[in-house]
Amino acid sequence: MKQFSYLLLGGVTLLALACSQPPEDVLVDSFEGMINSETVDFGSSENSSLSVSAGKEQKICGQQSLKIEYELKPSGYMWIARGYGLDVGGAGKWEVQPQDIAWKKYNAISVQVYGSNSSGVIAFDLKDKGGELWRFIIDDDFSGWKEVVCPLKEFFPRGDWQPDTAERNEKLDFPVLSFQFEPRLPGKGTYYFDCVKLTYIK
Ligand SMILES: [Ca+2]
Repeated sequence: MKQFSYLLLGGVTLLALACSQPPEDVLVDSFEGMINSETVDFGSSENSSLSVSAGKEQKICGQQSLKIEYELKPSGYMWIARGYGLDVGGAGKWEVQPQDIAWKKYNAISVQVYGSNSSGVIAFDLKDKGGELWRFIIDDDFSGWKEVVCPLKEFFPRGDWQPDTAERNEKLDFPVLSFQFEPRLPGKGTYYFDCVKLTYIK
């Protein structure tokens, strides 16, 4: 009986340990393969300009990153999106389908950003199942690669603009279907992005 108790205790301990392990990160997008207007949904207001390409010279995950070169005018805007339900159908090139991700196990999304220490900001948006856009602000206050970890609870529903069709319930509905980057500092610049991951932070 005593042996059985020890066995049971051991089993319970193992189970507790297994349950307390954080889930493995999920690599959502690493921007491999063709990078162009058929695989990235991007654009800008008329007064600004933007190009996207495969960043072979700077990368963290795989052979290349997402490189963007932009010129943003003070009243301008732009976006660079990847995922599903976008105008560009071919932008659905994630490493894993949104519906196959156990979203509720994760509490943060991380992205590798190659900063230029411009004091600018890059908006990082998630579009949820209902089409509502959620925003996190990345400060470009570093040079070179940095893993920027964005806790999901720090995303806020965008107040400046939402798609007409968005279900604006102020709830982050899973699955998230796409993400986008928006440089916000007027001027010229280059950014690289790589390794969009779902992660669990303590
Ligand atoms: Ca990559």
